[in-house]
Amino acid sequence: MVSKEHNFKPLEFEYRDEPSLIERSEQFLSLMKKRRTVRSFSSRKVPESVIANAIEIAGSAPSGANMQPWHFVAVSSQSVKKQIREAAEIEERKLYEHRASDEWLDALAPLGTDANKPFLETAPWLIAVFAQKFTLDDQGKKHKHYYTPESVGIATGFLIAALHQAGLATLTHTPSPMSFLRTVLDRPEHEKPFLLLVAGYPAENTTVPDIEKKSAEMLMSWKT
Ligand code: IYR
Repeated sequence: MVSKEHNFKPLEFEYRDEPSLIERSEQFLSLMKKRRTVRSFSSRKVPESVIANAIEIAGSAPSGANMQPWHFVAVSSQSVKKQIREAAEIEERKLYEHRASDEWLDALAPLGTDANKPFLETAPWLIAVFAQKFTLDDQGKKHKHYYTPESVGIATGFLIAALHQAGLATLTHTPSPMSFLRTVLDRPEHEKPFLLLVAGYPAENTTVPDIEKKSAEMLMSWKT
């Protein structure tokens, strides 16, 4: 039986005048343009509440049928970070030594990456993002999720933006394959590791690849 019960409540919304709209959009653009992925982190501590708030912001993302098909594991334990680093480096060594095509390695060359992942132990926080294909309720009944990869991708975007806005640096890391995260972090079978977000302060004198983002003209078109 399809339930037809809907509960609606008034929307909380702030209508802004045009100058304020424009100013806010410009300010956010300039803030987001300063975001860079970094690969060397300081071990300086970051309060748990900053990570918790960023994850709650991620959880406010829209999702297919509001199923919120995600789970986040925030890791600061030195021994768990070490296990993650060791498992990730095993996979990454295979990737860089023979799994990746020459074309892929050429595409990665400007980023200066390799199989060594010291940041997985140095950074104060690793946030593992898991995607749930379905949820199991208390009776063990499956509830299907919709648009899971899209939903988790949007939530992860919120997470990265939230951490950047708070004043932290991140690295979107995707050890390949990363099913080891499920074992190391005790997550159930039906959750698929989506990515590992490294978060903290950049190490002093961190440099980043001198690469450009597409300009607005290059990445969009108008039909007005
Ligand atoms: N997972 C590897 C390789 C890698 C792949 C892409 I696509 C990147 O943008 C960056 C790295 C690694 O983390 O080194």
